[in-house]
Amino acid sequence: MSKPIVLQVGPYPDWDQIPLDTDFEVKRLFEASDASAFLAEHGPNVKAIATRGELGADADMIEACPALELISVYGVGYDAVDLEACKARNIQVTNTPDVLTEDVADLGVAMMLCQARGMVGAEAWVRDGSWQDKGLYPLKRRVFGRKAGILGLGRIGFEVGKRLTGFGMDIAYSDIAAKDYASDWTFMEDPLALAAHSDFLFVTLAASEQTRHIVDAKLIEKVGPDGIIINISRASNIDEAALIEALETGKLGAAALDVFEREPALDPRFLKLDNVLVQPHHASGTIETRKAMGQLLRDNLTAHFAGDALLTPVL
Ligand code: 8YV
Repeated sequence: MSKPIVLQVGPYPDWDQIPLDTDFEVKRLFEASDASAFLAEHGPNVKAIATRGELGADADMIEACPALELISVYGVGYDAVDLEACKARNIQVTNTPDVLTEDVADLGVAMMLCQARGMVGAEAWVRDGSWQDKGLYPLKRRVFGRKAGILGLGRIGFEVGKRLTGFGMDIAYSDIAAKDYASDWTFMEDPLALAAHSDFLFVTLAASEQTRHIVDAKLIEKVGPDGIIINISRASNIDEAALIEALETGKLGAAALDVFEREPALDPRFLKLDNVLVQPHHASGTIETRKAMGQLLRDNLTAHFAGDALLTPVL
């Protein structure tokens, strides 16, 4: 029997690529010099798309694949998939929730510690000889016992909160409704009130049109000159221009960001600021988690073509 044809949008590690190539006939879009010509040639035969969270599948790609049945996303976020186009054609979509939750939360907390304690600057202080030449490194702010706000208490936000309890922090969160599993933490319906309360504001919302720029200039100013915003969700949740302006003028103390509007290209102004910690969209980037994500991506493809129930459908 011939293997189902799968359009692959971006590269995967070999431990995923090899089994994907074994089980499916894979057409690698990312290797094509002319993506439109590639889609015109192979699109009509494509039954499934294998993509990554940040790459998704846009309306043009979906339209180029008239026999498309499933989009399997390597990532929990599926905001880059055109869901309306999928609904209109009954195309199913799967993602990789749960398997990455702990690692994403770990990195968010690490970014908070790194920024609050000035670890990047401290490392440079040792390496460039400042410790010997200038003496003691400037004092930084503590994390222990201070106020944390979690904007979006889904799976990842909850794991961030659990870790923060270990630092004796005062934890509050904002979401569409209070969560019964977070009764020890303060629910604040209004994100602005949460921002005003927080020394550290974690942005852990699943991104959508509704959450676009939920962190705007007004909210950023509420976090304030002593506050730190940590974003491990999607860049679209923050008004990036307002964030840069607040970081440049000191209206916001600092930021720690794993995601950017035009990633992997960054607004060059970020790189001139020493109050921003930048990471290369790497919150799920451990060998363990990426292996589990790849397995789940393939398990959803396999289940679909075997006529079995999808493991982690979002549509
Ligand atoms: C990426 C992510 O998918 O889970 C998500 O939503 O954005 C990430 O895990 C990862 O960078 C792999 O491409």
